[in-house]
Amino acid sequence: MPESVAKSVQQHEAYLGLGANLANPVAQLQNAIAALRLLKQSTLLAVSGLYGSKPMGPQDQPDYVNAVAKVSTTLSPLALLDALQQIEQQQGRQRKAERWGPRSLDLDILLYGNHTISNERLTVPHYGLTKREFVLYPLAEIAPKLVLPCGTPLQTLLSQVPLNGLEKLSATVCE
Ligand code: ROI
Repeated sequence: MPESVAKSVQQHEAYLGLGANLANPVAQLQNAIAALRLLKQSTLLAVSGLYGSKPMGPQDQPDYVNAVAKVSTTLSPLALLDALQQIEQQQGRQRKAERWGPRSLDLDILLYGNHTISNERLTVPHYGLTKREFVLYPLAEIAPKLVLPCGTPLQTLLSQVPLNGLEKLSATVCE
């Protein structure tokens, strides 16, 4: 088939948020990152360090460990969401009724290229992205020059959101 008519498969760069505060959160994130390296139709391009963060929402729960990863993928947004939920399940996540309660692993699509997506399963950019220090600072570590689909530079958001006790942990993720 001539190249001009070959079916092109579109690559999208997606940023993923990782969070955990139960069942050895550091190991949860390290295992999740190992699973992301094996994600079908995708390449893991970058991972931030691991950050300790104060719980947003109910305070009577353990501190969180958070990180952000960047993948290049040909999965559609919903296929990517399915794959992330499968990783959450494999790592023993129990979905509870309590909103904003503790969790063994949370994987969110923060950004999917420059797309905005809104349906009953998925909102992208992630609704908490612009206000959460545990998303913005790890994101800035791997994409300091990022501009959101709405046109706002990440650095502008960072200047508006205090660290709130966020600290980079000495634990690392494997190469
Ligand atoms: N708080 C922090 N610090 N980190 C999270 O990943 C996180 N995730 C959540 C809620 C419960 C909103 N709080 C969080 O889903």
